[in-house]
Amino acid sequence: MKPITKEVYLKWYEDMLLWRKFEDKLAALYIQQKVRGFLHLYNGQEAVLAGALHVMQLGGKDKMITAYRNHVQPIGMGVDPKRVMAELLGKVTGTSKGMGGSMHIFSKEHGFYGGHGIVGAQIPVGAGMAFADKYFETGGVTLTYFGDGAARQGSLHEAFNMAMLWKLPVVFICENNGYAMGTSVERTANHTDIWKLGLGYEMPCGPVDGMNPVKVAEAMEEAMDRARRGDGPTFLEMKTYRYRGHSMSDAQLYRTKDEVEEYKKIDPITQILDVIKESNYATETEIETIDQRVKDLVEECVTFAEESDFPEVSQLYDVVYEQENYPFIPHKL
Ligand SMILES: Cc1ncc(C[n+]2csc(CCOP(=O)(O)OP(=O)(O)O)c2C)c(N)n1
Ligand SMILES: [Mg+2]
Repeated sequence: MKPITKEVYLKWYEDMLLWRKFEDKLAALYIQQKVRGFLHLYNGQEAVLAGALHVMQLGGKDKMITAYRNHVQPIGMGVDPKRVMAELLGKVTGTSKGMGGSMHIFSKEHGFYGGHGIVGAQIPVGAGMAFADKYFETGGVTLTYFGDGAARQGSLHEAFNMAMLWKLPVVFICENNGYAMGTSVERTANHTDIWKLGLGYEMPCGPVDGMNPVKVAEAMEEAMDRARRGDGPTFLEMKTYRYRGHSMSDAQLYRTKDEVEEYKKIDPITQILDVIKESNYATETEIETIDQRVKDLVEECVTFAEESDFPEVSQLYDVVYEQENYPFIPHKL
C-alpha cells in the first residue's frame, strides 16, 4: 500500500472536512428551498470513502457505484465540486445538466456510476460493471457500496452468487450506519454481523472499523489486490454511523441524542486531526489555513451554482439516452 504519510493525513483531513462542510451547506440550502426533493447526507461516514480512495486507481480505471447518499464520492474521485453543487440546485452546469438532482450524481469519465434510488438495485449493477471489466480485460475494480438496509434485499444474494461463480473483480461494501430509515439493524435480522452474509458464498468477508480511514484503507487494499489478481470478490462490512437523519424530513424518534454524541467521540475527522496534532504534522496556523480553504471552496461552489442557469425546457430529452453508447453492442460478442 502507498505509505500513509503526513501528506496523506493532511489530505484526508482536508478532503473529509470539505465533504462535511459541503453537506452542511446543502442542509442550509435545503431549508432555503434552493435544493429540492430528497436530500440524504453522508456526515459521519466520511472515513469509508477516504480510506477507499487511498487505494483506488482514479481517472476511470477503478469504478464506484452507490445508493442515494452520493454527493461527496464523486468529489473525492475528482469531479469538480462546483458541478456537484450545481446539480443539486438543478442548474444546467451540473453533472447531469441539473436534471438528475441529489440522488443521481454521475460521472463516467471519473469512474463514478451513481447515485441509485432503488434500495439494493445497484448491487447487481456493480457486479455487472465488474463483469465488463473482466470481459474487456481493463484491470479495473468496481467498488459496490450499499447500506445495511439494502443488505436485506434479495438482489444481494443473486449478485454474490454470480460474482463468486465468475470471480468478478468487485468489492462489495456494506456501510452499516445502524439504520435503514428508522429501522435499526437489530430489527432486521437475528444477528447484527452483516459481513457473515458472505460466508454462505465462501466469499472472503469481514467487519471493518468504518470510522477510521487507516483501517478502511488496509481492508480495501487486501480486497482490491484480490480482485486485481483475478481471485474474485470480497465483502466488507464497514461499521459506521450517520449523524444526520435519513433524509431532511426525519424526526429521528428511533434514537437518542446521547447515542449520536457517543459516535461523535470517534468522529473520523477528529481522529485524523488528533494524529496530525500529536505527530506535529501541521501547526495551528496551517490547520486554520486548511479550514479557511475549505470554507472558501464551499462558498465558491454555492456562488457558481447560484449564478448558473436552469436548463431550458428544450433540453429536457438531452440526457435521457447517451446516443453514442446506445444501443450498447459489446464488440467481442
Ligand atoms: C426497493 C426500495 N424499497 C424501499 C425504498 C425506500 N427506502 C429508501 S432509503 C431506505 C432505507 C435504506 O437504508 P440503508 O440501505 O441502510 O441505507 P442508508 O440510508 O442508511 O444509507 C428505504 C427503505 C426504496 N427506495 N427502494
Ligand atoms: Mg443504513
